[in-house]
Amino acid sequence: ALRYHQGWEKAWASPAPKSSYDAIIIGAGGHGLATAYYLGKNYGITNVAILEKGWLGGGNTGRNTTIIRSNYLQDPSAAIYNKALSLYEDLSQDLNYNVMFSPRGLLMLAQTHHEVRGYLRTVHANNLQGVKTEWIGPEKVKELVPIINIDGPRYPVLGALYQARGGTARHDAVAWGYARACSAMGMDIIQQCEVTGVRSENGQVTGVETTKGFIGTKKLGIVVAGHSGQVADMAGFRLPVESLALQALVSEPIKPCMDVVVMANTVHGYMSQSDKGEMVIGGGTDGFNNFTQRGSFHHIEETLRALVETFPMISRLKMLRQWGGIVDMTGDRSPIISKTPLGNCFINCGWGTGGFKAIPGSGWAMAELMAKGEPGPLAAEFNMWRFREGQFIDESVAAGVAH
Ligand code: FAD
Ligand code: PYC
Repeated sequence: ALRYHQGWEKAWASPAPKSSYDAIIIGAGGHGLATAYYLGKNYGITNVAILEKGWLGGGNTGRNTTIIRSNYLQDPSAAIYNKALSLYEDLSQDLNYNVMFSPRGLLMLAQTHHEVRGYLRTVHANNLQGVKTEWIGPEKVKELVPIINIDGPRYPVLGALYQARGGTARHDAVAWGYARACSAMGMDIIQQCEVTGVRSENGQVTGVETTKGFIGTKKLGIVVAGHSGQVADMAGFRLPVESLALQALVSEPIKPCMDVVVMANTVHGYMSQSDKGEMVIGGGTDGFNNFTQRGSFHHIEETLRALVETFPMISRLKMLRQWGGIVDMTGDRSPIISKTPLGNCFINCGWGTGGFKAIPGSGWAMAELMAKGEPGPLAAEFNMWRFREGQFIDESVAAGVAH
């Protein structure tokens, strides 16, 4: 059968780097590629290179559990996550590439009285922000999720925050779709090209040292998720960001049994069913800083132990594979989209455990920042100096994943 695959066109070109570009983006994950795409589409800037030390989409973009929602608490978060969700809704058409966006509905279970109060507050905030979410009772939860046990002895289901527009998309396809579109605009995606240094003159960025040599640039975007601290260090500044592994696992494929996404934040677990039938399962981050993109036994045990009371069917599932990705955590669990102390060097990071859902909105906002040199309304509040000034955008609850 493979011979029918011969002669397929490559989706993106793999050129050698030119000596310089108008803009360079470090990191060909979802956020880096989306930044490049909207630089071209919204501002006509196409003399752009995207430098990737591994393979494109091989970082967190290809390792996440694909949950998309915009039910955050604070206004700046609602604005950027809702922008992202709106862009996701048309992304397949925009890129002419099927990203398999599936707005199947998302539930965040309330399993303690504190959680009920917290989620009611979020529902009110969301409705004031124009983000449609609703509070539903346990019977409605059971109707939407027939496999759930709402009468657990320790953690009964008291209700849920429900976002019908939430859901999933195919993570690789998001990266591939943006990559193909960037390449078609004439941008250079250069894989196996690690940035090892940042050069500057008179406080302005002039280029980057890479494993493929020096490449000059007028503007630099650092979009490297879990490696943000290291690359910021090369550019001469420190970030209030820690890197930790976040793990996930999938079961053997089974018949369709759950057509919504469920997050159970008190017990620290969440689950959805992939199109292949695998149950996609995750829990909290590792409890210590690390750069290990692997799974570990304790995580399987802790996450499944947490979920099995609410989903008894898990006890009979065989687990197929697990993995980890390195997430970049800020103290207020909100991202950074910001100018930096180095002129014409910009940074986009800190999406932590929740940046897949944000990719289109983040790319949109970062492209505006890089093109104009100043943040637009979507990015303004996410500057890196908010930590010095105490202007936190606290999303530690809405982030939804224990850390
Ligand atoms: P990445 O894909 O990691 O891209 C960064 C790229 O930079 C990498 O490809 C890396 O190789 C490259 N790079 C690093 N250093 C250099 C260098 N020096 N030179 C060149 N290139 C470099 N979010 C959600 O919204 N929903 C979820 O359900 C969800 N689940 C998750 C589950 C897991 C297990 C994990 C790990 C994360 C999850 N996330 C989720 C978070 C989400 O994946 C991340 O926030 C988001 O993907 C990070 O942005 P990115 O895609 O650009 O990062
Ligand atoms: O941000 O919704 C999220 C999420 C779910 C699992 C990991 N992150």
